[in-house]
Amino acid sequence: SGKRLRVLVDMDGVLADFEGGFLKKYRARYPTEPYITLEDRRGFWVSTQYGQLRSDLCEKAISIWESKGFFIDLDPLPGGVEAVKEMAEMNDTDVFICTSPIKHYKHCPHEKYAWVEKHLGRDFLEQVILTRDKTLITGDLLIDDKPDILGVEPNPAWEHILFSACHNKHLPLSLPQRRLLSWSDDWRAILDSKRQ
Ligand code: DGP
Repeated sequence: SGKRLRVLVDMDGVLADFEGGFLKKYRARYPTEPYITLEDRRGFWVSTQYGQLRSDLCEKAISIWESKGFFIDLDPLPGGVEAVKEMAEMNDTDVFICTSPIKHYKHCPHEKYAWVEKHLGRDFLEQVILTRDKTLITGDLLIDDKPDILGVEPNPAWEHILFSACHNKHLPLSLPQRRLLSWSDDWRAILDSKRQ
């Protein structure tokens, strides 16, 4: 066999339930304000859609993920932790968690490491990459729910696999982009398709 396969896996919306965690805490903190059901979510940026609902709801949305405890309390998405652990055990395969911290850095970076330790174990902290620009990171695959992953590198090394989420499931797939519908979908076949 050829060289090792390097898989980059996003955290929010792929391993951790950012959208579900957001809606639950938003409704608890602002019980009388309107909200957007997960069924009605469109577009990657939550604050943009809340701002379109009513302009003051943009900052109310932001206040949720800037709060202490938001990121550590996120539930794992079904099958994600198990898939990443299985990937990491595969021959000739390196897995990294590649995630962009929010710019309000008081709690988020700490809680992202704490989440990985809690759900994947202390040894997995070696695999964490925090970056605001994922195009700089080399890998064969990037599994991520953000439809447009841009940065200073115009030709990233990885193939982006769009992980389905409430906000992107209605988007027409811009060919040749591939999707992973969930962790029940055939992620092993996607990895195998990139092996030498
Ligand atoms: P990533 O999933 O690694 O691309 O990181 C994006 C982060 O941004 C993730 O924590 C989700 C969060 N996010 C979602 N909607 C918004 C938004 O409207 N504004 C900001 N600042 N962050 C958002």
